[in-house]
Amino acid sequence: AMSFVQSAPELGNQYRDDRVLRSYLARTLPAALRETIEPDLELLGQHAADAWNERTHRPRSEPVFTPWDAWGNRVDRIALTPAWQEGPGIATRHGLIAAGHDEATGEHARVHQFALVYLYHVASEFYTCPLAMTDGAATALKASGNAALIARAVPRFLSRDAATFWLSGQWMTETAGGSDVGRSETEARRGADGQWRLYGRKWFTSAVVGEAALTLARPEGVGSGGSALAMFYLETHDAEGRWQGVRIDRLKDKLGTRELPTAEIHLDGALATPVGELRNGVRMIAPVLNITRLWNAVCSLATMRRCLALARDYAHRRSAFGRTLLEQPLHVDTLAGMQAEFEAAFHLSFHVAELLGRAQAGVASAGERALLRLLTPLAKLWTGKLAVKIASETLEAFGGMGYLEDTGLPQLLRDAQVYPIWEGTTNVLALDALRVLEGGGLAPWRHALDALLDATGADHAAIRADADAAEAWLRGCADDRLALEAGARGLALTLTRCF
Ligand code: MFK
Ligand code: FAD
Repeated sequence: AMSFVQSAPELGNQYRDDRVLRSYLARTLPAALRETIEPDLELLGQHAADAWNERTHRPRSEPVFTPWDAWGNRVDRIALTPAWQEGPGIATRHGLIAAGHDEATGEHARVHQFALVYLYHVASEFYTCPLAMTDGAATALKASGNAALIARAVPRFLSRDAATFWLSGQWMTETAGGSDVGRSETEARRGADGQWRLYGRKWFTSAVVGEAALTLARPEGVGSGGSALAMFYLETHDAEGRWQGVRIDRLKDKLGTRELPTAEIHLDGALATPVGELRNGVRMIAPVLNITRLWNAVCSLATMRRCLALARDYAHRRSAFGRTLLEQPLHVDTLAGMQAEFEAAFHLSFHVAELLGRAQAGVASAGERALLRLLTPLAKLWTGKLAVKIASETLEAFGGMGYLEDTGLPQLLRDAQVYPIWEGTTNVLALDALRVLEGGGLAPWRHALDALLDATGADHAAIRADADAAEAWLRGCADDRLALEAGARGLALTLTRCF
């Protein structure tokens, strides 16, 4: 007799099935805009389902780095996975970067864009990582006011045609410092020809396959520290398509995000252009950080949503003790708790997208701009941690099957572990939030929180009491640097939870 065989989880169209996204967009976007973008959302929702359902039928592939060809020529080629080869086509067809800068949709541009990002992310195999950096580079170049570089690069970054589309990297991390970027050692030297060339080693470069990069380097002889760094724009290949001044040492052997080729590289005379003044590079590259941090938050949401969709589907299929898991009150309570945390994180992150859209369109108040600055690191640090927690709980919701590689489930957890690490660790972002609060950023937060609580009609005494306590703690520690820093993570989590 045949023994029992459990059926595997399946995914439907990830736009159509997503009550949270659909009801949010219905409330937030004008009806005409929503109707215009809906076919695109449907397509990406179907792509998400197809990519997942297909992946169990084909072996996983990873990028392959070939430093030398057979004849001994240095080639530094990286062969990409099929999903990455489709990346430029999908990203340009759906305008994954262009949508965020679309003046026609004005203040709604970022909500539109991040709905696309949210649907595409998991199927993209982290092709969204270089997309995020490219979006950041376009934003930072626009902010720099460098007309020549804006004219040259921004149309390519925002292209809706794969033939003209360029990716940009964000090459910051060095061996001496990833959080402490001010310790960067890469040197910029100006030759007799007036051209700047970069010399140094970049330790984590995820978009090494991009056509361009924004990077930091220390102009020769200027001294140490972050403010002495300058921001440079460079193109990775010369007019003949050869690498220019960039050598790939190897690809990182990573816990997750294995389809994403993250390289160690040496810069050996790479031609580069200063984007603005020859100092304050950290300040100049900050727009990249803030954009990629929001991408990170939305991609964390995408992982959570994928986990919940799978766990929920499986709960219909799997029975234990005479009932399906969906009929087991404790299992349902566990899933409901995860769903509630996901929904709160969803609304926080998409609120940041709304604020960014309003700021970019020039319609945000000063209070909204200040709130955007504070909520960006808070949304990133909160969602990064939550994605790991929800991915871990999801594996458990599959029991032993959640631990098996060929279900595709363990990869969700391994991939999620990157969210809290890159783009500023939890503690670095908590300190970033503290920097904003010390600069007077608490008042806009409190104002927005009170407005939100007032609007619901209930008194929310417990939340207001927590917010009061956080404010009092911040005032009480004002002169105690050690206590402020030691408490920064707790403060950041409290502020996010209240919101
Ligand atoms: C699929 C998911 C999508 C996401 C993909 C992401 C791919 C991930 C690839 C990466 O990980 S790229 C590398 C990311 N690296 C980081 O995130 C660095 C983390 N470290 C920090 O953020 C530190 O706080 C920082 C490097 C900024 C500290 O450097 P410094 O040299 O000590 O700078 P300082 O003095 O704190 O700040 C310098 C200036 O920048 C100040 O302005 P002023 O010069 O006017 O005083 C700061 O206010 C300003 N600043 C710093 N962070 C800012 C900012 N301004 C606006 N927004 C910020 N976030
Ligand atoms: P460290 O700074 O050494 O951190 C170690 C610990 O110290 C952390 O817990 C941190 O929170 C803590 N810490 C540090 N400073 C403080 C402080 N002041 N107070 C309290 N705690 C502190 N970088 C790029 O530039 N471009 C890329 O494309 C890129 N891609 C990446 C891809 C992957 C898969 C990964 C894993 C990383 C990538 N990075 C990239 C690098 C990434 O941004 C850094 O690893 C990250 O910012 C942390 O820096 P670090 O590794 O130097 O850690």
